Amino acid sequence: MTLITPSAEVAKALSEGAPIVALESTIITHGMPYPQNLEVARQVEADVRAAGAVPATMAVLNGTLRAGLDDAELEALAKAKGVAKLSRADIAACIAMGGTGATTVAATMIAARLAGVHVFATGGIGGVHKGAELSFDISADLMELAQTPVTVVAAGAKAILDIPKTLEVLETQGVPVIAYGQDDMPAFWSRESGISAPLRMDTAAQIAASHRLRGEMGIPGGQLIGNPIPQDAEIDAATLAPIIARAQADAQTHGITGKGVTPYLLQRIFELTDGKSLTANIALVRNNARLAAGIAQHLVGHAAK
Ligand code: PSU
Ligand code: MN
Repeated sequence: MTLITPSAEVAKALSEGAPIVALESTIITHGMPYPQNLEVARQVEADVRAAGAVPATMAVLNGTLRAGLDDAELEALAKAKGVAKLSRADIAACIAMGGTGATTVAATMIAARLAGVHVFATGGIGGVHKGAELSFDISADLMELAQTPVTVVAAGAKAILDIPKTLEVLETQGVPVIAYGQDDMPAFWSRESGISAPLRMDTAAQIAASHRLRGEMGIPGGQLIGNPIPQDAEIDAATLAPIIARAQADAQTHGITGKGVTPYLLQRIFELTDGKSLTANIALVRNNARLAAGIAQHLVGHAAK
């Protein structure tokens, strides 16, 4: 049985050994409101193409795991209500039951591995939530990074998460956390978190080289790249802090738990910033798509040294 079905474009890129960048679909269904989610999904694919790689948006559609969606499929997903949010725990169950679902970072990494894609661009990863010592809310994304060999380009961990604890778990799990072009770990809407990243690299070639070397050395798992949001799109951390605290308090009041937490917080912060959080989110995802395309090119040896 074929475990993943590539689009014609992705199949061609795979057979030619062309650079490919995986993209997730939970950011479309649960991370951003319609219609911006659709515009961003299209824009990010265009950014990957403009940067010389082929985009492969992952999703489960009617029981089939797909790598690369056509425009009508992207639109249907962006408009759909109540689409399942799939992580490691439920991706196989969704396929087995013939369902439709969007892939989180963890599930997109699994899909990428199955398709033979090594690089993945997203906005932010899931991590250790604030108050995790009571809620035990730690995203499966972290454990996926420890076992699935995909380099994930994100803008760091969102301030809705406990960044020091997220970094501790990644260290325990043996995941390289690499800030791109700076020493500080980026914090999603802000370029700096005030915490030094464990590693720093300044070129896509270095990131590709360490990805390849880990594979050759038999070290399982991927790499997390923290790519800082472009300067002109940054939102000041001090402006966001009370908004995040409010969103968190609202989540508690409404008894939001499990996989509902992250989508709830993202939506609430969008409302409380009058949409400014989304504008920043879009700029950083596009920036990550471009860097991921560069890494993908180095991985397949297409880029100049
Ligand atoms: N963080 C964001 N935007 C997102 C997500 C996280 O800034 O869209 C999504 C990603 O799909 C990520 C998932 O994998 O949320 C994490 O969910 P959880 O915390 O339930 O593991
Ligand atoms: Mn969670």
